[in-house]
Amino acid sequence: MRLTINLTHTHRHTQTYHRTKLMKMESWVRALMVIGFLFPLLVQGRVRHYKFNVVTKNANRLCSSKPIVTVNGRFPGPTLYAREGDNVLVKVVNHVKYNISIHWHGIRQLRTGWADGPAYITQCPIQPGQNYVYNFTITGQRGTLFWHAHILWLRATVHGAIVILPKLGVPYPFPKPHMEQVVILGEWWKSDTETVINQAMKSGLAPNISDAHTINGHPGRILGCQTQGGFQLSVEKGKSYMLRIINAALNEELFFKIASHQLMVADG
Ligand SMILES: [Cu+2]
Repeated sequence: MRLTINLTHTHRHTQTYHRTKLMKMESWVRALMVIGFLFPLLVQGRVRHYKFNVVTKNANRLCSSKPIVTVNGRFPGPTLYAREGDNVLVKVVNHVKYNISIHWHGIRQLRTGWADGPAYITQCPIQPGQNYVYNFTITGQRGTLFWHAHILWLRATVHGAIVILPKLGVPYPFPKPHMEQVVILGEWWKSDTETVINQAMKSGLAPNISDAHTINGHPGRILGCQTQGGFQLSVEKGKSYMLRIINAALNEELFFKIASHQLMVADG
């Protein structure tokens, strides 16, 4: 609230009147400030802190193993949760040999363009051994987005979900589902993904197609190969489930359905 004090009045009565009015407003402002200090969550969003350690991890898929670049050793990476209006701070620490940057895909960077993430466009990439704190506020949007590396082909394994919940006390604009689940669709190459893209760049041809599609990091069952057996979600008959579906594949359009079930788009 901005208070404008008008000093041009000369009439004594008017001055007193304005002074009392001003004092009343001041007490209101003071009361609002006290509420703001006591209940910051009501007045504005929370500050959410995340730490993303970019590290190499050995991963075993399709009967073969290879080192992959990950966030916090996980594939897919951690889900970033926030509410609309929250301020998000993500400290990204680069422990790998590649330069890295993270794009917050779909987040409207209002007056925080430098936190968007594309390397060499809005920032220099984070060099090995270095770190960078992304700082942005989520304004006027909610739902499911995702984050991913935005340099080289590191997004093949460096990606994860962004779940933006409505403001505290605001319900979803549809009946509350029994449960919700992030479903990240991806691609898996048996060979090193940087080698795949480097070969493509050298030859001018399309990159080799992936060896498998993945759901939350799991390829399906393969004959003669002991794998984890795909992603599984236990459900109860008659209940509704919200799937937050993300296509994190690099080169392919993917189509998603569940046999003998109906899908509805929960469009807010
Ligand atoms: Cu992106």
